[in-house]
Amino acid sequence: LLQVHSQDKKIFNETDAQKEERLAWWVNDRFGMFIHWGLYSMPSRHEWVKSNEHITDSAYQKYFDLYNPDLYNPREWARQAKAAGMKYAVITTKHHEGFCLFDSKFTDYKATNTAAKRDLIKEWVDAFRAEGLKVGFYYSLIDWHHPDYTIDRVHPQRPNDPKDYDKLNKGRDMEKYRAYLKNQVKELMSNYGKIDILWTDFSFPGEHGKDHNDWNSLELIKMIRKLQPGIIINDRLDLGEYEDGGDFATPEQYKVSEWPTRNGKRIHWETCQTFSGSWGYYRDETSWKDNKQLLVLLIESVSKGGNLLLNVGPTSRGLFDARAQDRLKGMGEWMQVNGRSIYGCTEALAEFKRPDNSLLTYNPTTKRLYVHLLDYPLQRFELPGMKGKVKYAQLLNDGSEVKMHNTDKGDLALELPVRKPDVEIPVIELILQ
Ligand code: FHN
Repeated sequence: LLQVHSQDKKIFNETDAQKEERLAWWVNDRFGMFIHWGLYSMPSRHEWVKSNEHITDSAYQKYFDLYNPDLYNPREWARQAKAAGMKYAVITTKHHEGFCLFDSKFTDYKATNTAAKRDLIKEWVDAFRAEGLKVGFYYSLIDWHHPDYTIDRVHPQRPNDPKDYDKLNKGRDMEKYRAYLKNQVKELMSNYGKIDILWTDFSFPGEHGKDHNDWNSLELIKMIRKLQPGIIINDRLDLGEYEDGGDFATPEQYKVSEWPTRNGKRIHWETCQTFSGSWGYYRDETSWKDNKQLLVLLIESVSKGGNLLLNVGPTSRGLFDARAQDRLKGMGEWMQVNGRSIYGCTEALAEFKRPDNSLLTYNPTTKRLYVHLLDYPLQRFELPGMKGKVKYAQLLNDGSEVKMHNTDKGDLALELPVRKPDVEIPVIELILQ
């Protein structure tokens, strides 16, 4: 039977070349900061605490009444992001709890109505732009506070008895919610200057997304592009039937085994990851990744042609806690001398075979290959099949030459210092013939 591939429908008449131009900075920059901040930072037991613990609106109200991020200084956040080597950042303007960090005309459930009395997003955008980072907005399509949003199987007010859903949803009008959602996205795309990324979250098949046209996604994305022509949009509006329904895939919280594809074609992707398993500040969380694990996440993502969006969950008072600051500092120390193996890099050409216990990245513009040594070898390290292909090799951390010689097996043998260089993961830069 002839396999007929669906002709990918397109929403916009943007050419592939125009799309690559629009995404060029994002593909080059590779490394961004995700920020999950909201009322959930107060209970500090995960950003899903309201759903996980079935907390009612009235029981959750105390967090709104007492919310006061008195130590919030987004310029300090931006400085830490920049020092960590991050080139862009995405912040939750509203998460599933429905609380808005921005001064929306369409709700009273917002930071400007708390003791903060500030548009936290306006200050954030100004601060991150001032530090030279690109700015992105996360916006939750899900809203557990809005009276018209459907009560579903993850809603904090979900019933124990499935038979009660209809009764609970009586009077809830998703058409009104769609209007609210559109109005807020319009505010975000209109009131804060040029926005570089929109990170919507999330559709789940069978419940929320195109099945019930919950977000009116097609009309929404057309409005977004009209207001912000150069913006980059993730893939969570559930417009997967369109080739241009999202600019990048968003695998999260697990190792990305290989470059994601769509209809057999590789697509842009960014994995988002947490330090500790929780996106929101979680005081008692213990499973924090160490610096080496976080660096491997970054290097491995780039080695497979992707980006890393690494998340910080600030405290309710507006600080990155000590653990987060420690991890960001560790990333920054490594990036300061090894960033060249990340920025502008991608998957190594097929001809370069990856030796065990290493990760390769490649800069197609400078034609330099980077070997990341995950377990530092004793003195000698061989690159299979690389005989005669490299004209110079150096350790990136200190720019010191790495002597090399061809082997009679057709490989390239690198002579490494016995003492491991003073970086978490040493990187050898190979300047190719
Ligand atoms: O439910 C959210 C979760 O809280 C977090 O925001 C992540 C980030 O990608 N997105 C959803 C889970 O996929």
